[in-house]
Amino acid sequence: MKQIIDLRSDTVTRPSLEMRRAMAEAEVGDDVFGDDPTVNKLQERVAMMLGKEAALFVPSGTMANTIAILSHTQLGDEVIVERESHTFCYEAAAASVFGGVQLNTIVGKMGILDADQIAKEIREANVHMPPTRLICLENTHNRGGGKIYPIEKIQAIHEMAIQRGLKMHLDGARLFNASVASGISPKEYAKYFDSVMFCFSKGLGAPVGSILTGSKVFIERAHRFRKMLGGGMRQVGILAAAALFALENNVKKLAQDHENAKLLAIELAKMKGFQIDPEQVETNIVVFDISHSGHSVLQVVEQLKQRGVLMIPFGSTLVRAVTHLDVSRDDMKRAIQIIRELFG
Ligand code: TLP
Repeated sequence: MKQIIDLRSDTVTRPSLEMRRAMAEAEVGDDVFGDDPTVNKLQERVAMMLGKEAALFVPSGTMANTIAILSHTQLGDEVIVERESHTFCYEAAAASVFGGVQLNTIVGKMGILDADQIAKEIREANVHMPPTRLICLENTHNRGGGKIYPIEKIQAIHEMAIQRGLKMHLDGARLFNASVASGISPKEYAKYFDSVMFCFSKGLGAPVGSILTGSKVFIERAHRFRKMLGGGMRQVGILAAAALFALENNVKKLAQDHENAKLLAIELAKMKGFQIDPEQVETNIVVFDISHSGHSVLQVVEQLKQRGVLMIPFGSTLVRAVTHLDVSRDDMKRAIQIIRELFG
């Protein structure tokens, strides 16, 4: 059977045998009653790890971001996000539908915004305007090609947010990728935000689950919104055990994913039809432009698929490949060889 090299996303990883064992052995209870010891352990551990008072385990990254926005805002508020952010592009307008907020989108440079850009968008108190309440940043930035948010930029935005009385939320779906690549701890990143979420179900290799952290009061509010959105789960320690296993065992493996992504980017850059600057590939996401290849995005993706390499269209001329736990160095080399044969 042809072996598939699946680079569509780091969400495609399957739980390893050891992870499944940890899941099977997890102590569980009814988490809606607060009785699941494994969930409680995970929440306490993550809160401590990020230097926050409390944490809440949730089914998905999308729900974590939506709950965060709902918990920080009121109906009719405005939330500042980057134009290519996951929250704006890929969350089915959840913040607007469930939270009744307006998203104000600002175009960043590979997903990164400057404090000045944001400051200009903050509304003055005026009955005509929605009050600006919250700034959401994304680290690493998915559509920015896995770009790491420079810590100085976060610090400057944080200072400005405090002066202007705004809250900050971090979509840290891939916070550990940022941390492993930059050497800056998750706690240091988290310090500048009122709330931070990250996902276990991406590069960390767990099958399901994300977590939201913040102050005790914030997490109490978040808890109610999780219930409202149908995210109250019962014997969910089985999933929390996978998340704990991922934190223990898979964080350090992210560095290999970054090396594989870099190798792919370097090789893609050598191919005439593809454009990518390997210097810009900082973590596990590789976005490249195919406009000079003589093919459409769909054709490129389809031809790769025929040869067992899966990637996804990421715009009219862009294709995305994401490296992860289930792609070895050899797989990466094999994928590169196939790309070379097709398009080199
Ligand atoms: N991203 C997925 C797709 O939805 C695009 C992917 O394959 O990259 N924040 C960021 C930055 C994300 O990349 C994602 C998922 C989420 C939030 C949402 O997480 P889930 O899929 O758990 O709802």
